[in-house]
Amino acid sequence: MSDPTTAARLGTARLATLPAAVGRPGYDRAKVTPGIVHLGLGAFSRAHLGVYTDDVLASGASDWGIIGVNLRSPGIVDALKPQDGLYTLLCRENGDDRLRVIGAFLDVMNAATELEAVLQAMARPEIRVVTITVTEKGYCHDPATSRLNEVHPMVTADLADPMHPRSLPGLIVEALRLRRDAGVPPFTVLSCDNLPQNGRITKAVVTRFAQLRDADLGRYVADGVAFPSSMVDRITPATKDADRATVAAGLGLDDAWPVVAEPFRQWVIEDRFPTGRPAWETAGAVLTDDVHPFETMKLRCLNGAHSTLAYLSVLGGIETVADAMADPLLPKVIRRLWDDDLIPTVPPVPGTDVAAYTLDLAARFRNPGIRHLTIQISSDGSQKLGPRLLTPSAELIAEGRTPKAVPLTIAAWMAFLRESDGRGRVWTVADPIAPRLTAIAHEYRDDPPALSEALFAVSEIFPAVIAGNTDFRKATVDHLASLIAHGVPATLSAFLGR
Ligand code: CS2
Repeated sequence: MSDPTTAARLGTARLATLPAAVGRPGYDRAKVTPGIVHLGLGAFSRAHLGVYTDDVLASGASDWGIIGVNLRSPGIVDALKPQDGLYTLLCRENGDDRLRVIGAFLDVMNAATELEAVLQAMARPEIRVVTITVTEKGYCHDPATSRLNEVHPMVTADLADPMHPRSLPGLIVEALRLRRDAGVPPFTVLSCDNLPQNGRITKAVVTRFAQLRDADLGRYVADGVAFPSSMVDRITPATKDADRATVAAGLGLDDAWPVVAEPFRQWVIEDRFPTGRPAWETAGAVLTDDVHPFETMKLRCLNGAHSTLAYLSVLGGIETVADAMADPLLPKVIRRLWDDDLIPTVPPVPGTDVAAYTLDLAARFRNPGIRHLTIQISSDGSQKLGPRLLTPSAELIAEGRTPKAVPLTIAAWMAFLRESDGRGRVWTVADPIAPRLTAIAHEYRDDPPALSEALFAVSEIFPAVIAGNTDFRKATVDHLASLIAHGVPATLSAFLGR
């Protein structure tokens, strides 16, 4: 086993030294030119977009390399730059580890420190697609309305100084302006984040930002830029040092920031790319004219179950999703969630049996090779609860039905905001509005009715149809009181016993 602290570093010159079992770019990277700028270099895009695109490049389409841009933290750029953009995908299932070095990212940049170079790259005519994974909060939208949050501090700062943008909408608009002024056709903007109708939300925030800059630019974006939607799926836990050690041992080389993922991957893309796109379908992506049923199924069934497991697990001291699936009660709770509250709200999905899809999800969640931390999934609840669980609940309520399991998740999230269980377990809430939410939770920590009332009043999260529904509120406050007084197992037993 090689020692990760002394081994040589992964890089172009060392590709030839990789052990035979390690996958590697099946093409000459020196001959590949960039066609995509990708914004947001987190693990997910490198385990998903990077892999699909690597497959396309291997099939001979050499004009679709990716320039990767991180918007804020420099760490990932610092890690990948000395590796010539190369990194390893560690694909894990039941002790079966497969390693593959991905070559699709030709260069990596940090927008905070190299803004001019990033804008120039985005303005290059050969860049025809800009892809995005910046997580829900990166869009600077109001989750309840899906519109640009015009008082978001980064938005107001970018409107005051639009040629030096820091926000996602500000950056895209400035790049589009540079292209317009140079007579270069606009790129297509492809969101790959877990937002419902992510293309529409992206179009709304980018167009509104452009309008606020100037009316002509607003019209140019509204009329001339395509924003297809896409549904993305691959479970990708944050990389841990143990994963780096596994990769170093397998490669005989150090990789500062490999990515870990499950074998499963899915990408359903709305096929609207006026200036061309990679043939991602050759890598298994589904190109369609309607992503909506797929994304509804995925956001609700996968992500909604994830959030439910996450809040109940953090409260109950369960560290990973796989451990949660080994609990005697939690899998039964998410089965109820799927059957009672979520599957009935999913429209027919072409070629897919939604009930069978949830059985497959349960198997994916059980994958013991994937240590997906429940605290990681607990982040940004203010952004995630709406699309995953509150919108389907609102749809059930509109049909005269009462959601059964979602109030339990909401109660768990409310108890989670207290940042301790009062019995010695503590954790930290990560959320763009954490200070506001945790202040409420600390003020009313031992008063479930007051706590839930104050949180239901946060209108960016709770639509009126939920906040004003007596049954939903009562169920939530009952579960919250039980979680606080009796803990998770007793509350779940009571819930399942009903
Ligand atoms: C998770 C997602 O962290 C979370 O909120 O639910 O990252 C999930 O793992 C992916 O969407 C799977 O495709």
